[in-house]
Amino acid sequence: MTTLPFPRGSQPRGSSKARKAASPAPATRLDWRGIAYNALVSRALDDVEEATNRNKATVPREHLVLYQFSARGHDVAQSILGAFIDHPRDAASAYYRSRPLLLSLGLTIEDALGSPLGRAGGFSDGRDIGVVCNLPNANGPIVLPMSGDVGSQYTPAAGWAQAIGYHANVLGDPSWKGAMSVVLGGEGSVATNGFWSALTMATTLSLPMLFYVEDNGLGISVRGDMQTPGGDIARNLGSFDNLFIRDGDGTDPDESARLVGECVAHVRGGGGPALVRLTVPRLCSHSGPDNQRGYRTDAEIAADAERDPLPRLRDHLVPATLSESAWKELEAEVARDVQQALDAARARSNPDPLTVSRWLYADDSDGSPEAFGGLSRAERSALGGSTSRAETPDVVRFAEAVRRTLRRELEVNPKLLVFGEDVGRKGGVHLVTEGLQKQFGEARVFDTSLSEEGIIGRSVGMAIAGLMPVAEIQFRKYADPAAEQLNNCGTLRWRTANRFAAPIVVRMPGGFGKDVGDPWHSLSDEVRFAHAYGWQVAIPSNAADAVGLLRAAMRGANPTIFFEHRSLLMTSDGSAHYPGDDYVIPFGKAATLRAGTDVTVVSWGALVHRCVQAAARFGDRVEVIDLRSIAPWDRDCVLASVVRTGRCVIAHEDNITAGFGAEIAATLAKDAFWYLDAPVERVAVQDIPMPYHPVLLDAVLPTVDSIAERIDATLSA
Ligand SMILES: Cc1ncc(C[n+]2csc(CCOP(=O)(O)OP(=O)(O)O)c2C)c(N)n1
Repeated sequence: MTTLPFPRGSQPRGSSKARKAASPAPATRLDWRGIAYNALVSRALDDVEEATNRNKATVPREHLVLYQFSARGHDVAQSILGAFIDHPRDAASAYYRSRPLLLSLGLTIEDALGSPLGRAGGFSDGRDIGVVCNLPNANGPIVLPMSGDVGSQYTPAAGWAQAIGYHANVLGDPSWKGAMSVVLGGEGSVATNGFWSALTMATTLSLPMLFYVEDNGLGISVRGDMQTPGGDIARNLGSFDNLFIRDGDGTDPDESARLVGECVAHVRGGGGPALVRLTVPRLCSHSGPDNQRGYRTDAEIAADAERDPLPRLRDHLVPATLSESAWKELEAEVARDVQQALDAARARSNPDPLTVSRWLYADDSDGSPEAFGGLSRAERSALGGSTSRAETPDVVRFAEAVRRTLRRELEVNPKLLVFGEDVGRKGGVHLVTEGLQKQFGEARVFDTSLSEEGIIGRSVGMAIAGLMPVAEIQFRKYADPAAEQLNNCGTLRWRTANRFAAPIVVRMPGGFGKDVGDPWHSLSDEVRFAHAYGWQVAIPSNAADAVGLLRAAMRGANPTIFFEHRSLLMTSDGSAHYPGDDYVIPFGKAATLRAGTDVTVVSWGALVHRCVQAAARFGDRVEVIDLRSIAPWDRDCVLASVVRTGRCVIAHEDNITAGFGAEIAATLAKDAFWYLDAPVERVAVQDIPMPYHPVLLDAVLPTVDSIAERIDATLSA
């Protein structure tokens, strides 16, 4: 046990401001027996899985853990960290080597064994690999749904941290006071975008967030000095403003407890974020299939083995805290508990293939338990909504309609927040959120740092904390850096088998502008989101539909992409009578804008208006359907129409190859085949990026003329 105030290598780091804010080490009276129990259980689980996997040839597939990751060497420090995560509103965001932490926060040993075996129940009902875990808990710390992508754990943790302040200070809920968000990552993860994005949010917003970096010097095989110069992220962040830093030996129980304790005291005391780096050995291969040959010498492996923290923990506790016999009893208890849990896990049934498509979307139909995250059913039903349009005289532009809808929802739902780049002070580069920050304050309508991954990851963390985040991505193309978080948000309910959900709304202007385009600001590529799992995708063509769909999204239980077409925001095309403050349109309900007898034209977004103009050239022969949302899309409406007309032209702005029109055409080819009198036609952009000059833009985009030509050709086919 060290008696130095700061053992070598663990001096406090950070700006002078951070140092001044440092709280004294807490006089922690940790439950060391509990910590030891947890670390021993984790080790025993690693033993069981590694031994089984070594016998691959003889063990049946159903007893193998295909993605096996041991926490050997990381286990003691993580168990110590777990002892500090004890506030009912704390959340941890973790990664595949975090099982010791999960166990210390309440993961049962049976689940810890059953889920890696893919058995029914547990934390994913056989859907996700066992190391990608989650832990809901109504009255205690939770573990946010983990992901397989290294670095993706960081920004949702920042969202939870921001939600802590919102619940405590804006909503006035004292139960959130003193809570913190903890994120765990290896030293490899400090090179990821997610790490830097979360660090920016935490330090600029002074969030109650603890970064826990467990540095084993290897990311699979890559050395730590490839992830950050010199291999020490704590030292490199020494000049970072507003970050309290501790750095030390994660194999020394006393030192680990003290450093983690200092950071936790700092964060809980309102000092802002902290980062602790603990060096630990990796006493195993990276994962089951990795044999370490080729990148680690025997001498290096042996040197790491010398640093095993478990014997050090034993020496630390025996006999000062536990007698020899008490330690032996503890080991026997662990062996008994693990064996019992293993028997129970193996006795679990396999997951039911008939349920595998469940939980891509919320399902309130059969009274299933509510997922952790999003507004509760009671909150959603209290907000209600009406599918009848109010007869208001005012004609509003699309941008004004969105603004009014956001304003109304900010008024009626105190859990709703609106944010994005330039959304606050300026009111958005498209001015859609103009004036909202003045009216509702900076806590509810705010600017974010320039990181789309941060905007979406933060939204996910906030939604899990029960808020309704409405994020703006400045232009569709700039959602690209957030692709990982968007994908993980969409699968979150499914992969946790409805234990968690993150309903967020992502507003996204895109498409060609009025007489202007370019490859960056004019992308639509909406099909990408229709292809993603779990998302609703709205592409309204006018202000009234925008109100109804946006409100449905903000009062709903599923994540939604809401396209705001640039060419509609301020033009008469996009304008409509304001349909009222409670108007909602259910997703997947198309609008038939024009009845016709001989051909059905299907479109969405801005091209709807060109289709209506083109259709007018053919009297009452052309029916025009505005899909309004492409996920889900109204198959019934389109099929019923095409069965009647026998012909179909689909017009869209996205590329023709694998655009959403291809999906509609395929559906018609199968389900309306016997009713078709002509080939299904598509009018779309011929796989060319949006050009800048209006002459080029006109050449690329479907026009009224080109749509009319195709209608004509289809009619005479
Ligand atoms: C975004 C992403 N890129 C690559 C991988 C593959 N991969 C899995 S673990 C890993 C190394 C991570 O190392 P580190 O963060 O230090 O954690 P450790 O395994 O050492 O605990 C890599 C490259 C991944 N899962 N996600």
